[in-house]
Amino acid sequence: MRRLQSDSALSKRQNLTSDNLSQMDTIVQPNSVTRGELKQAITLRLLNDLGKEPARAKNEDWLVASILAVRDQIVANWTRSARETYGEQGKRVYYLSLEFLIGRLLRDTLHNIGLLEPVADALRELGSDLDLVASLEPDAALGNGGLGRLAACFMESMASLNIPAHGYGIRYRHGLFRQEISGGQQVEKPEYWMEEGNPWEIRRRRRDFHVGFGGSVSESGGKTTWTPSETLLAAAYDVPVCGWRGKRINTLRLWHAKAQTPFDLQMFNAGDHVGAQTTAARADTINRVLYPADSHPAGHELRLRQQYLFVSASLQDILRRHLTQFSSVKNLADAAAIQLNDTHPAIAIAELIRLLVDEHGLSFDEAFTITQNTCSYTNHTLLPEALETWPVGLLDYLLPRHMQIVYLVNAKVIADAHAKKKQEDFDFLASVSLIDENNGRRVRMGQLAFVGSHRVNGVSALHSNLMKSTVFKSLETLYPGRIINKTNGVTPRRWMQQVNPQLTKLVKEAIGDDFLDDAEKIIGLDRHASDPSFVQKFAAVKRNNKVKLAELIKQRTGISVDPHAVFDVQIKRIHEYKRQQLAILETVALYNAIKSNPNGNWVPRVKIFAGKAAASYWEAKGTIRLINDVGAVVNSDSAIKNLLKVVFIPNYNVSLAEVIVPAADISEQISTAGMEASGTGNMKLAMNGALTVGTLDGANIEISEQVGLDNIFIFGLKAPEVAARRMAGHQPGDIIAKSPHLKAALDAIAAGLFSPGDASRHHDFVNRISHHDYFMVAADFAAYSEALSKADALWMTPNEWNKKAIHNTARTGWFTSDRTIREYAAEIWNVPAS
Ligand code: 26Q
Repeated sequence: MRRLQSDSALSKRQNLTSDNLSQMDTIVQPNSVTRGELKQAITLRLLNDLGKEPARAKNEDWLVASILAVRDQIVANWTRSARETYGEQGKRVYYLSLEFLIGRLLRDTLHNIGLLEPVADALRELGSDLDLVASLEPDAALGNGGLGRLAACFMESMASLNIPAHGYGIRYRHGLFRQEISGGQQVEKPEYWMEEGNPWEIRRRRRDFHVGFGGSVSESGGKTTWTPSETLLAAAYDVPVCGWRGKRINTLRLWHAKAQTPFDLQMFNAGDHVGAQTTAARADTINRVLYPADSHPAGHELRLRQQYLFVSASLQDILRRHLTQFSSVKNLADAAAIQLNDTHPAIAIAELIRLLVDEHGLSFDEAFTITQNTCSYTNHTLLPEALETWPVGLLDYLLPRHMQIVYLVNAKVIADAHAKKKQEDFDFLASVSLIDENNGRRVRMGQLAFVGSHRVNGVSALHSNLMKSTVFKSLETLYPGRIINKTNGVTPRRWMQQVNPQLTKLVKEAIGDDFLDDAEKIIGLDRHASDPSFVQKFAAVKRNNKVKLAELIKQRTGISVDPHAVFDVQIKRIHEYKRQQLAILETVALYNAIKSNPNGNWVPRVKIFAGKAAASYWEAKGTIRLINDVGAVVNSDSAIKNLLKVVFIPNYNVSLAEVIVPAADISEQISTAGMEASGTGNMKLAMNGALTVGTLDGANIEISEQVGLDNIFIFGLKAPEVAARRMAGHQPGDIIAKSPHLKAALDAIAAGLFSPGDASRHHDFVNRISHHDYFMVAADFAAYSEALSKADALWMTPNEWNKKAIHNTARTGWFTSDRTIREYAAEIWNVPAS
């Protein structure tokens, strides 16, 4: 055993019996560890694992040694969390997700177990520096955006609420690509986050499972047998997820695909040195990369192989664990709740039925009922192009048994539909069918997840309602009440306490520290919004955060920005529906306006953009280039006297968000109404005192309800108006003709003002908005400009601005993911949460 805990802590631990397990909370709190012990622990790891003496250690070495030492501190609690669940026979939650955008873990873990200061002190005394060391940790970018980050926040909240939960995903070698900007354009570079290994993970050798692909299915004596043509191994790697105050430590189990035999010796001996490794190389493609599209699902076989490998291994692991505690799989739904994060793991419905029928001898009907009672599904998008479907032919070839099961499930759905409708209604039948017959026969994964689940949820009130009235309208008729809403949340530990330590300290001074354990208590801050001395301190914190962001901007882009200006930020994936185009058009209009009256009473503004575009999404990449082109002209135009700056910060990721979020004055949440399922950046920014300029879309609606319409700038078409306008045939030309500022902005871009020598560069952009304008940019332009003008006017009275900012911080406690998870626990999983 490693000498990483104090001797007294160790001996206390060894004396434990099952009777006093409940007292362990107080006994093994890692924060009882002293600075001296931590120093010793870190140095030991440095010596033993890295072979380095402190005097020779580089910051990278201190990082690994610190992570290993911290991991050692939590291992006892980690295994205890698992053991207690076994003992209590508690129900477990399984969160299946192809993405976990966890970011850096060192600071997060230290914060949650109360060791931030002791480790900082220990490292300082060892001649190192925690801030520096922590900043070297690579971002685990195992996700594209909102959906992946939500999974990470949920994992943290489940641990904080003492819910026994396991996350299951893939151990991608390359996370989301690194974005570089070259000549104003996005260039994708591979992300090597695991190049030096991942000190957080623990390889679990006894948790490997076989996963088959292809082959054929045979029937004999009423038993169905699938004989795959290829079998891979899924190897388990565990990462700890620490709850707040180290209450509970859950596991994120990431699968790594391997060949059964890494090397074909016979082939090698026969002289085929390359061929000898092809099976291993083929297996390894599954681990290689996270699919970087968040809205245009790539229908690649590799993606399906990724989905199935992780789903099958996870379900086998779940059943294995179940059978170590219970004698039968029949009570699975009493002991396990499986949450499907979007349709990406939807094949789990067919796989669980397969395992229960083929491996555990249940009837199809029994298996279906158990599956439905165990599984639930979260939908994250209504965009038609993002709804996942797989060609029947591909599924039949790669997973022939699952295709059979999909047909069996479909027969049930069609029978239910017949029973529901007195008369034949072919349109209704076609709309509930798991098979889309119109596009070359494809399996609809959303419908599969829906019918195989007892609950289906959307992620904001509007989104859940739209699910009922659009994509899942027929299924809602057939299975009424199954769709419910669970508005998203974010963990305040990371997105407020850690990213904004000064604000956290200030809030503590004002209202005590109850809000650290119950985020909604931050409402107590509301009454300080009119206290001039508090307002001043609040403003000073924001200013400091802006100074830090300004330094980062200077360092990464070379652009100088003034922290006194309004920091107006739009940070998120680049997508037409999120309407970065609207923001940049308004910026061009503002530039024109300032230029024509440079001595006007302007509010200095810094437009800050960050985000990645899917590699093949040309329109989104065009927007990035336009933003950079506009920036190049605006930022070097002395005639506008620094009244406007346009900054695109490259390589948006969790760590960058952690610097931008606490420094924002304005949060741009300007999606076309009805298109953003929820948004979660909107919550993070509001919590940190940014004022939202937003449409009535996704969770913006709930934010406006919480903070009050006086404390948010809502503008633009509402979802039903967008739908009506599209139906009626939206004519952007008419609007542009009547809007001189919009027209001038479009004309300037079309004339090549921002792309000198290459006037046609942004013609497609201008044409899309001028002629088709699916995303209603022209339609919302005037309202958006007006909303920003109102924000400018408010900025002129700083006290009023800060008062509203404080109301935002005080009134957004509801968006803690603890609240969201409590709702899932009560209404979907039926598990207790503390
Ligand atoms: C699917 C198939 C093949 C390849 C890629 C994909 C894929 C990958 C990622 C499809 C979608 C995604 C990610 C979607 C996503 O992030 N959605 C966001 O989820 C957030 C959390 O609920 C919401 O707040 C956002 O509104 C929603 O856009």
